[in-house]
Amino acid sequence: MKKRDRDTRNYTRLTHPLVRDHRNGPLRRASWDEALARAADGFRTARVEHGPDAFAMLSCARATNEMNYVAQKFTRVVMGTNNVDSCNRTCHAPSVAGLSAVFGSGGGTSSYAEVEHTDLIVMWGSNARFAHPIFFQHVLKGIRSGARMYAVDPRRTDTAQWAESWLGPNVGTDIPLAHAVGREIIRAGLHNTAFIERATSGFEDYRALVEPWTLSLAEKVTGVPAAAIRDLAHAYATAERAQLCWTLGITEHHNGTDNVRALINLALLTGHVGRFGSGVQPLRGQNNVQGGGDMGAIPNRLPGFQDILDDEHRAKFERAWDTVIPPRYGMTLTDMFEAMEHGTLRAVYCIGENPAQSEADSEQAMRRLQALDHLVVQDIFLTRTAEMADVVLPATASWAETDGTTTNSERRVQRVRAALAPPGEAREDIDIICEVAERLGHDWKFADAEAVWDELRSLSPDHFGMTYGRLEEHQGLQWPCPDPELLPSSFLHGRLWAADPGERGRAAPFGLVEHDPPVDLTDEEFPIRLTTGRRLDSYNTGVQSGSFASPLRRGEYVELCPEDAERYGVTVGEQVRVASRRGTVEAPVWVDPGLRPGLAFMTMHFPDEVDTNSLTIEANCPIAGTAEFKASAIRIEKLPVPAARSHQG
Ligand SMILES: Nc1nc2c(c(=O)[nH]1)N[C@H]1C(S)=C(S)[C@@H](COP(=O)(O)OP(=O)(O)OC[C@H]3O[C@@H](n4cnc5c(=O)[nH]c(N)nc54)[C@H](O)[C@@H]3O)O[C@H]1N2
Ligand SMILES: Nc1nc2c(c(=O)[nH]1)N[C@H]1C(S)=C(S)[C@@H](COP(=O)(O)OP(=O)(O)OC[C@H]3O[C@@H](n4cnc5c(=O)[nH]c(N)nc54)[C@H](O)[C@@H]3O)O[C@H]1N2
Ligand SMILES: [Mo]
Repeated sequence: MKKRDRDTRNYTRLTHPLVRDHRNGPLRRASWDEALARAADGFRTARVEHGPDAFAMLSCARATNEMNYVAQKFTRVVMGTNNVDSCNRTCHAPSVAGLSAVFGSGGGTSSYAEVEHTDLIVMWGSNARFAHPIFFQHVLKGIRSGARMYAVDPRRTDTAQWAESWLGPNVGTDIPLAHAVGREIIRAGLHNTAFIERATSGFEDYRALVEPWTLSLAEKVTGVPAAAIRDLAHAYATAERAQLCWTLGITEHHNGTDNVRALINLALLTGHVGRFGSGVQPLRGQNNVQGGGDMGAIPNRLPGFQDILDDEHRAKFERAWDTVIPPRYGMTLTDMFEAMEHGTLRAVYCIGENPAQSEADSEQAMRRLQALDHLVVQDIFLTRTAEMADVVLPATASWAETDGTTTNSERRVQRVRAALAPPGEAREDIDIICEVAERLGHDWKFADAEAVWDELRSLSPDHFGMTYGRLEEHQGLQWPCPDPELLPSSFLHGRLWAADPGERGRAAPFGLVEHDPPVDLTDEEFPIRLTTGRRLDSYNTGVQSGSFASPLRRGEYVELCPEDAERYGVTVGEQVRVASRRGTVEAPVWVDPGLRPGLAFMTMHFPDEVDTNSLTIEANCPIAGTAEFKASAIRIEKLPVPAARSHQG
């Protein structure tokens, strides 16, 4: 493993542009004019010499809808490619793919308020107490009003501690678990035959698929006691209303989309979707990762989730933008990193993402970024990715310094407003993109964020009814909101319950998905299953939360259960070596009784000290492109001289 050149870093805001004179030279301060010209020149060269698809955009899931709209427009109109994506790929792309395949739309189906008015909440592979604390407040209100909660997570998390029942499956065994729940519901005659017949397709094939998954076989494969699986099946099927919520424990697997389909099957089986209080809900990761996708900052959809392969949709945008849109899907984030490896991707415009530290197998990711001809990073901090860039453009933060809108997991579009002046010479993301576009021959004049929003509204029927005025008046509105007079419904797919088959539309298909264990196998050499995730006190790659001065900061640990700590002869705070088939890190030990023998946990929050992603495997879901961050095989090695750390606790 390459040792980092410093132990930790103190992130301070970027206040002026930086450029590099030689590929391996240092970054130096530059004027905006020089930096913008350099940024544009590199993109032009890539396009002229290697064609439009030699360019890719990473768009920021923290920034506004308006910024994401302009970023994808830049990609499609100025650069002539659909290569635009974001960190949606590393988290909920399987949710979007799974939901779209079943319901034709990738959004979660319910509203936050509905968990307060439901009878059963299943948190599946989600540690919402830590990762979605605001949503979790609604969950707690639901529990206080009598809702029962079940948690399904290999770790007994803080979320699980609020649950009536905790099911702890082995990592990567959610399909057998879900299939056993489905089989038990059918066996007990608790499935909703009327709903299945009216609104779904493929039930008989599903019944045959789950038939082998008896409670006892599922217990053997998942490690969850048969009685607990049976209990979940009966509770879910007999609840009047039920919310099935999931997050990365389901999606960050090499078969993430299949996992999502296995859960949606349960909602189809019981009719727990398309009604108030009943739904399927992926809790999205970033404040605006839902909106980024809705705005078309994904390689397969135009703004308003309109398919690029649809000739009519394309023609509408081509007319509005006076351009030609390639009639094919662009590269996902995953494809982009492969294309870097093959040298077909040459120039990247990275806005508010830190892939050098967030991609699986980070040593490989950094090597690939390093090999680009031209990397432009637009961020609010000098990230590890920015340190590798040819041009660094300082932006304003999306919240507190920028006007616009964002969209949360319940599809609610809300206004954000600039309350603070940006530091130094930092400029708004949209202005910077427009300046680069201008240097490439496209003169877009947006008077303000509202002008961008109104352009989007004119092209996206789902957003047409949401003017800034109405968003203000109603404190946010949920899409779809096509009518400027009517208020939108709080949940999706009510049509599935329509009496008239014509109104019901296409039937929702059961997903015929099979169990497929994690790619990185545990064996004698790497006997421990490592799963990675989050803690309440930190945020993602730590750029926005990892400052040394922050009182939030706790540092990284490798967390083991008490039995394993004893087996390896290690104690809390002791520095150990953690090795996978890809890399090695050193980290202090933490002991968590919520873990079980053979299972370890680390976060992604402190990559400058402990680069967890040098351990993870780049095994991707073939449908969604999401990597299996949740399942690596590791071993723990005791170090000769244990060194205590100064900031434990
Ligand atoms: N405090 C804080 N909040 C955040 C973030 C943050 O960094 N810090 N990041 C945001 C982002 S980008 C996202 S995407 C969300 C993520 O939110 P979550 O998905 O809730 O967070 P994670 O901790 O990554 O993973 C959730 C759980 O999956 C479990 N898990 C692992 N493997 C499996 C498995 O095979 N099956 C099942 N059933 N469960 C499994 C883990 O034990 C973990 O408790 O959080 C968002 N909110
Ligand atoms: N091991 C492991 N790795 C993981 C995961 C895991 O569970 N385990 N989870 C994955 C997931 S779900 C995600 S979402 C990714 C996250 O991966 P990234 O998105 O790459 O990581 P962040 O740390 O969230 O980086 C966000 C960047 O946006 C910048 N930023 C914030 N606001 C603005 C703004 O308004 N404008 C601009 N221009 N920049 C801004 C911040 O300064 C920061 O550099 O990590 C993935 N990696
Ligand atoms: Mo995420």
